[in-house]
Amino acid sequence: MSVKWILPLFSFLFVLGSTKIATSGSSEMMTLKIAAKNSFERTLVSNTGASIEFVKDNYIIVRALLEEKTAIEKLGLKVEVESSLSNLQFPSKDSEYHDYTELVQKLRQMNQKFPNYTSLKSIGRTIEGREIWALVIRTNPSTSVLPQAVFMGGHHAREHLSVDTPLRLADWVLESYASEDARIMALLDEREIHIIPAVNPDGLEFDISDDQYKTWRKNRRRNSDGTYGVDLNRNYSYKWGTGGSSSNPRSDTFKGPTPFSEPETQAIQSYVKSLTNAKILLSFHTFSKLILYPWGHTNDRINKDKDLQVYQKMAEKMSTWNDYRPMQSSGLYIASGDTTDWAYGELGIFSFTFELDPKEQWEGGFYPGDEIIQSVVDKNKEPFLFLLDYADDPYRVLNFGIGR
Ligand code: 0X9
Ligand code: CA
Ligand code: ZN
Repeated sequence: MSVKWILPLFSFLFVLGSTKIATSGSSEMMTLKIAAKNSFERTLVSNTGASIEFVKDNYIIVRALLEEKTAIEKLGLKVEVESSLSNLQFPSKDSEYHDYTELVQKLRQMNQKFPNYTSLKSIGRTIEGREIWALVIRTNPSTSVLPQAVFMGGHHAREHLSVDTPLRLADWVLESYASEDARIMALLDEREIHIIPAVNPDGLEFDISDDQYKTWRKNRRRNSDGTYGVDLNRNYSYKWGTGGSSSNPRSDTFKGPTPFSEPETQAIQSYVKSLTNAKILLSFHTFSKLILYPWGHTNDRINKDKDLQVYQKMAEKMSTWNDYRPMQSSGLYIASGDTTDWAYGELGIFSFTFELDPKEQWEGGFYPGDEIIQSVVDKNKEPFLFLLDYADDPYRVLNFGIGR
């Protein structure tokens, strides 16, 4: 409600500051191609604060500040400036993606269409005052405690597909339930699904403002030095600031001044902690087609052997459906303070990060176009149901000969 009048106020303030933000964002940040060949070298790069956009066998593409570029060069790695990629500009024919207003509208519609199966909750407000919404799907009318699974998206502003995917998955299970799909009915009646499609709606809106994508990543906190944004996927508390994040507020991987300094991560923290029976969590990101599991802050494997087996078995099984590559997060690069290290390390919840489609920058990178949405949703339906299924007891996967 109050968002309606808060927004005009903020957009007025933005007019004053926006020229500076826009130019500083694009002129300071550059896109680099770096000859880093393995996770050790990629970790050295991520430790400078540069954000790795995608990983190839022999090189990586990163976005970096000038001082981060200098630090990377000091490592002895070959660095090339990629001017062609820094000018990413997309036609605005992406209307199937949901902006914040459309997202709230869609969530309300679903809630109104299925009042007995859903509830819509605000779990907190962003730094600019937008509500962060959770859609709870519970078809079972009893008051019994059911196994809970949490799905979220939109930590990173430019990763719009990570918002629309959980949104469409929610819509799909509800419609399937309503059309009496026997398998979906049996599963949903024994589970509680918590879907938070947009953790960072301020960033989402900023990224699409002025009719042109801004490749924005962080939230919209005004930092102490006047720059904007904390990387929400570096702001969680578990092993916060132990590598692969930056203390430079201008950096794209700025971890924030303290763990959980941001209202968005605080909202997730208190919401997930309030769930008494959550055993599964999935955080959608883009892009690269990966299934990632802890740890992300260290190359060490998780020390509970049984847990590692659960992770590996689940990841491998899910990859048979979506064809994403399963791996430990730090194999991509070390980064501390992400959602899944926290949810597993702090709360013992089996937690995954999916890096959705596409695989490559040339296939659209963060902006694949809205024609891709349905196929990405379709290939992730089975992984979604699988996680939901095992939310009662993830260790159950060890009992069966599933896998490739
Ligand atoms: O860097 C991230 O936050 C995620 N990649 S993204 O391109 N969506 O920004 C990956 C997080 C995986 N976790 C770790 N590597 N720790
Ligand atoms: Ca739209
Ligand atoms: Zn991301």
